[in-house]
Amino acid sequence: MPHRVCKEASSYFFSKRKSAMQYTFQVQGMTCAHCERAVTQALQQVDPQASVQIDRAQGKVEVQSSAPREALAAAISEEGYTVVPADQ
Ligand SMILES: [Cu+2]
Repeated sequence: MPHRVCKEASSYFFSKRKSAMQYTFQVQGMTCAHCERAVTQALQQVDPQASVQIDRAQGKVEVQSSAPREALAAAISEEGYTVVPADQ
């Protein structure tokens, strides 16, 4: 058990410069290019190295980041957009 905790802690520590995760968010309220920019900037404030791809027509935001999913989702909703809970 302690070993498991150790491993998780160190992989999180190294994730800053190593393995980014791929997340998909379903976001409501993005209506123009300004919205895309606002969402992108909000995400990059959480993780400056995040790569963000937005499909506005589908309300789909794809993020590659080493930050936790909840932190990224919180940044989007703090920006005033609704993150639809999805099981992706
Ligand atoms: Cu807009």
